[in-house]
Amino acid sequence: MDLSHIEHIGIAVKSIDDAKKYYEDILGLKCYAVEEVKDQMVKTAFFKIGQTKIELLEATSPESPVAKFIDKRGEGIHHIAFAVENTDAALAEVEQKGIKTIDKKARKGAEGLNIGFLHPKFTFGVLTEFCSR
Ligand code: CMX
Repeated sequence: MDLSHIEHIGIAVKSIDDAKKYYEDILGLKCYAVEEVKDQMVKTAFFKIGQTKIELLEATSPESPVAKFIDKRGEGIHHIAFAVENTDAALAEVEQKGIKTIDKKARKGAEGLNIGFLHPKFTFGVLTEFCSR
């Protein structure tokens, strides 16, 4: 496995506009991008801390995984994303080691990254994402 760093931490929120105030006004971070990812049914807002980002996630549909997550568990940490050299290769490698992946192949996520998820039931309850450029 070639994980280089934590690329981002995804945080499910009901409202990006509300949550953004905490990250900007209290923590002093700067939101540098807001982007809708239609495929994932989410709006995202990004903040950078060193090499790592915080990704706020707001559902754009009741069918969104983020809407379902908030209904069940409330707002909070939704996933952790590791930077890898090649998402397809990383997904194939963990699957070959018996970890169930949600995605067989990378798809396009926010910022044009190639993303793929591992199932939280196989990763000790943490929804895990691989992403690469
Ligand atoms: N973290 C940890 N566990 C989670 C979870 C999460 N984010 N989301 C769901 N689960 C758990 C549920 O609590 C549930 O556990 P129990 O069976 O113990 O109750 C189990 O996984 C099944 O969950 P579910 O509510 O029935 O939801 P689904 O099966 O419909 O989907 C999942 C769960 C993870 C497969 C789905 O959310 C998914 O495919 N996620 C990947 C895509 C995604 O999350 N996109 C949004 C972010 C996109 C981005 O960052 O750009």
